[in-house]
Amino acid sequence: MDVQSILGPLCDLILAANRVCLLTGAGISAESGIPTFRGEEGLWKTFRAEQLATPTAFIQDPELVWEWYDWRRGIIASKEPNAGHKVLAEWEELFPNFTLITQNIDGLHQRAGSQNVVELHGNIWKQRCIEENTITVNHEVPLKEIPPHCEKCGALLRPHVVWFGESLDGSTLHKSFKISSSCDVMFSIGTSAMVQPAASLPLSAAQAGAKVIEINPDPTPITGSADFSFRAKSGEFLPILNEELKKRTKQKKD
Ligand code: BJW
Repeated sequence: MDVQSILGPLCDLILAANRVCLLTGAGISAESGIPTFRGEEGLWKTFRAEQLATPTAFIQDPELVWEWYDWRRGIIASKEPNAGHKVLAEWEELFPNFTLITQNIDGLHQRAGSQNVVELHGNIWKQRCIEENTITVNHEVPLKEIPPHCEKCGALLRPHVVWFGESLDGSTLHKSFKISSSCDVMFSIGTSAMVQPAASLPLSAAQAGAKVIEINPDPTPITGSADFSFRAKSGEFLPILNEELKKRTKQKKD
């Protein structure tokens, strides 16, 4: 697809939308230097998901699981939001009805300035007591204690993230499907769309009649349902799209 020739009609479509919704995945943080999960450089090339990202893995070896999360917290803490995150933070102002849904647990959207982020898979800076289910925020890098324990009851703390085989928070998921299936434009950015139920959000938007725009260097299961699919890095493509959107918004006002 020739990007320049399609940019005009694409911007017209986006600016005419009443409701804009986005789903982001690990790819949006790739240009910040945070590893994705799948693909040649992905975490699952080196680590086995079932040994680290399942409830069974945690019960069997909480220390190993926490060491892995501690290592990832160290990487994330040393990185900065990239141009893609920053554009999406600006879009909260540009679009009156805008929802950013992310599968990412790294908190980089918030660090870029996004205020309303729906986190489907939790947040790596939060911990949950396995007995009381209380959630606490902890930014220590490295963690002082591995595995950490609840200050109140002494039980194990676990990362407040969603592992394979675990249900996503019901109200967060319900809200996400409601928004995606009632938006006019849905972006799918930097996700392989391999993991359910998140991967169904852009499809639910398409089924409800929204225009779906995908940004990903590789094709995904979403590509066939997308109205526009850009084989591009989000940190490169989003600033180009943003400039064109701002130019057209200004032209309309003048
Ligand atoms: C760029 C880029 C650049 C690179 N710019 N882009 C069979 C059918 C359907 C479902 C299932 C099934 N068997 C099992 C299930 C359920 C399972 C599932 O979906 N499994 C599939 C793998 C088959 N799902 C679950 O278990 C979920 N729970 C659930 O469904 O409960 C009910 C139930 C339970 C059991 C059975 C059935 C139903 C929970 C899923 C939790 C996922 N958790 C993780 C870990 C979170 C914590 C942590 O980080 O440690 O979430 S796994 C991991 O995958 C993480 C991510 O959020 C998630 C999605 O990955 P994402 O973001 O798409 O990253 P990648 O790496 O896959 O892709 C990156 C993309 O970026 C690539 O496409 C690149 O090309 C691109 N990219 N550079 C833009 N610069």
